[in-house]
Amino acid sequence: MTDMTSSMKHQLLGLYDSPFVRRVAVTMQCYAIPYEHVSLSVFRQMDAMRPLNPLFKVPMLTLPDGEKIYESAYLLDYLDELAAERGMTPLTPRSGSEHRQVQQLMALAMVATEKAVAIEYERKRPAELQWPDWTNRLRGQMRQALAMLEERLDGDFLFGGRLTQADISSVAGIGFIRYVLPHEWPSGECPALERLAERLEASEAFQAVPIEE
Ligand SMILES: N[C@@H](CCC(=O)N[C@@H](CS)C(=O)NCC(=O)O)C(=O)O
Repeated sequence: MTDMTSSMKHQLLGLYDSPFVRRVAVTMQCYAIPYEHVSLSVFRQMDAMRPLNPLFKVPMLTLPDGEKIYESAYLLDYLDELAAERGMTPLTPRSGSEHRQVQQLMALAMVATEKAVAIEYERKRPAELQWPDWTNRLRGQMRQALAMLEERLDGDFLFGGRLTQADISSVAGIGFIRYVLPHEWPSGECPALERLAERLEASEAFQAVPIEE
């Protein structure tokens, strides 16, 4: 078990404009796990990032003992385990049908998020190399995932009448779309998700990790 009183802190690498980094950061806020935030861009600060993370992929979490872990889903799994050890209710139920259901909502949130990020990467390519049909496909997938989440949102939260990782991951993805790609947000088509995002973005955990640093 990790000693949460250790003077060595966790270290989270990556900017909060990454929805993958931000969902991990919000989770650490919810669990009150102190961390050092190393806010380096995978694109603009490669020289500074290279010695820390030559994969240039974020988020990366360095544990107090120096172990490094990659891939936001695995980071969240680690944080849930820590939370459970500390007697807190994990944001993703640890087993059974509840576990699967929250994970599947997270999967929808990640499809919407990954497709939005892919649209942004396509936009970064030189104009003559951009492929409109590909962007249309990505947009269709992103909107489909958002519509499926919207359909599942009946009440204040996506699952079980309480805050879960499904809500955090969805709102992190929505925040990215609305901040980086505002023209891509299907305005008026997802009113329940918009209400969820407004409420969570106003919460302490989200406010502590603003997209714009
Ligand atoms: N599946 C990964 C996705 C992470 C990801 O794509 N991060 C972006 C920043 S938003 C990144 O590192 N991009 C640089 C690259 O892919 O080269 C996760 O959930 O951790």
